[in-house]
Amino acid sequence: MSKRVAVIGAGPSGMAALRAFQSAKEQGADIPEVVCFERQDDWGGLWNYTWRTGLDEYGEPVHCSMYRYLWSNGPKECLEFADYTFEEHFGKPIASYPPREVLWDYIKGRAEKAGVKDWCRFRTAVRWIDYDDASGQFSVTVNDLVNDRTYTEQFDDVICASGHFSTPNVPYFEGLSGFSGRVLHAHDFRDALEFKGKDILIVGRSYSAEDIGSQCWKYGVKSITVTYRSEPMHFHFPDNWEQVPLLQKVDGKTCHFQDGTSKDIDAIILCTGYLHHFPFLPDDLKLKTENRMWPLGLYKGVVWDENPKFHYIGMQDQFYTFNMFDAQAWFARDVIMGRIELPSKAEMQKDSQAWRDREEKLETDEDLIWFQGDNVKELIGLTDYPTFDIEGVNKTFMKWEHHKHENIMEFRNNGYKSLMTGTQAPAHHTPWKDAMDDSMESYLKTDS
Ligand code: FAD
Ligand code: NA7
Repeated sequence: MSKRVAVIGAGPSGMAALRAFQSAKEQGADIPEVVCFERQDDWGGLWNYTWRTGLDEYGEPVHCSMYRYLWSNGPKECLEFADYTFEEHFGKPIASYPPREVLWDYIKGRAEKAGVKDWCRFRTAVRWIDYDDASGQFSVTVNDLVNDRTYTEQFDDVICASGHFSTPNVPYFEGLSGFSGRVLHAHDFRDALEFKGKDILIVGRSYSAEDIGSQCWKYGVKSITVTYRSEPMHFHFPDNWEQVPLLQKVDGKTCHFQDGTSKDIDAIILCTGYLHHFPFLPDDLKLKTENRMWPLGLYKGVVWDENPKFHYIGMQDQFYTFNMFDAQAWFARDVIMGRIELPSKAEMQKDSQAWRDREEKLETDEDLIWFQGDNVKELIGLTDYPTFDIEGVNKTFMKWEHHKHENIMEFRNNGYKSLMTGTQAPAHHTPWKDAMDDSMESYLKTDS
C-alpha cells in the first residue's frame, strides 16, 4: 500500500496504533507506511517517568505527570491487552495494582514483540499539521530535537495520540502570589517525601487529589486538607485528612475556605486537572473539549468527523485505558485501510450526538463505566481485535469501586481474576501502605 500514516505520540495510544497496523501485516495485509513522531526519548507516554519538571533539556515542555511510588489506580485486569496478557509478559501471575515501572515494562513488552520500534522517530516534536484539499494530504512539520532540524513530510492519514493529561489546568485563588509556601500543580509533583511532616492543601476532588493525598499520607505528611469545588470525595479517609469547601483566599500561609474556616498550610498542590492542548493543530482539525466521557466531533470516539482522514485515540476521560486504546486503534486502522466504510458526515454526527445524549444522562461512576464499556464493545465488534469479556471487565471495575469505598488506603491489597486468562491474581507480598519500594524488582519478588 503506498499510503503513509503519521502517528503523533508513542504513548499507550500511539503504541496501540503501531501494534494494530503490525498485526494486520502479520496476517499478510499490505499495510501503509507508518511513521510515529515522539517528542520524548522513548515510548510509553506518561509511563516513561522523568524526574524533570518544567522544560526538558531541549526546551520542550516535560510531558510526564507521573510521580515516584505511583501504583496503578485501577486493577490491571481492567486494562489488560487481549492479545498480550500479563502472564505472557511476566511468565507468571502477578498482583493486581502494579507500580508504574511494572506497567511500563508490560506496555513495552508487546510493542517490542511486535518489532515496531523502527517506525518511531524519537526526540521528534510535531510542530504543525496542515491539510491540503487539492492533494488530499497532510503536511506534517516536525523538529528533530537532537539535530535541531525542522522538516516537513506528506501523509495521507494522521492519528493524533498525543495524550491529554500533561498540560496543567491552573486556576488562580486570591492571595496565591503572596503564599509563603510552595505551590505546584499535580503535573509537577514527583516525590511525596518532599511533604513529610508538612500540612498540605490539595485543591480538587478527583483521581489526582485522591492519589497524591494518599501518597503523601503513606510517606508521612502531617495533615491533608482537600478543598473541593463541587462536592467532597466519598471515601473514609484517615484521621489526619479533612475535606473543606472551596478555597477563597490565601493570606501568608493561612488559607481561608468558603465555610468560614481557615488553616495554616505549608504547601498547596493544585490537583485541578489538565487541558486538551494541541498547539500543533489548526482550528479545523483541533478537538476542543473538557475532560469528559464523550467529546463531540469524534465518530465512534475516534474519527474526526470534519475530516475523516484525521483520527484521535485516547481523548476521552478514562476508566478503560490500554484495551480501549487498542479498540480505537484497530478501528482507525480499518478506516484508514478501507476495511470499514464511513457513513456520511451527517450520519456520523448523528451517531456521535446519540452517544453524547446518553452520556449527559449518566449519574454514577458505575453508569460511566458501563457506558465506556459499551463503546469499547462496539468498536471491537467492528474489527478483528480479539474479543474479550467486557461485561466481566465492567464487573471488575464495580468490585474496584466497592473496595475503594471499603477502605481507600487498602483497596490496592485486593486481587482480581484476569478476563483474558481466567487466572486469579495473587495477593501482593506486602500491603500497599507498607510497601515503600516501588521498583519492579521489589514488586515481582514472590517472597516478602
Ligand atoms: P500519553 O501517555 O500522555 O502519551 C502521549 C505521548 O504523545 C507522549 O509520549 C508525548 O511525549 C507525545 N507527544 C505529545 N505531544 C507531542 C508532539 N507535539 N510531538 C510528538 N510527540 C508528542 N491509566 C491507567 O490505566 N492506570 C493508571 O494507574 C493511571 N494512572 C495515571 C496517573 C496519572 C498521574 C496520569 C496523569 C494518568 C494516569 N493514567 C492511568 C491515564 C493515562 O492517561 C493512560 O494510562 C495513558 O498514559 C494514556 O496514553 P496516551 O498514549 O493516550 O497518552
Ligand atoms: P480530573 O479527573 O479531570 O479532575 C479535575 C479536578 O479538578 C476535579 O475534581 C475538578 O473539580 C477540579 N477543578 C478543576 N478546576 C477547578 C477549580 N478552578 N477549582 C477547584 N477545583 C477545580 O483530573 P485529575 O488530574 O484528577 O485526573 C486525571 C487523570 O490522572 C486520571 O485519569 C487519573 O488516572 C490520573 P470538580 O470535580 O469539577 O468539582
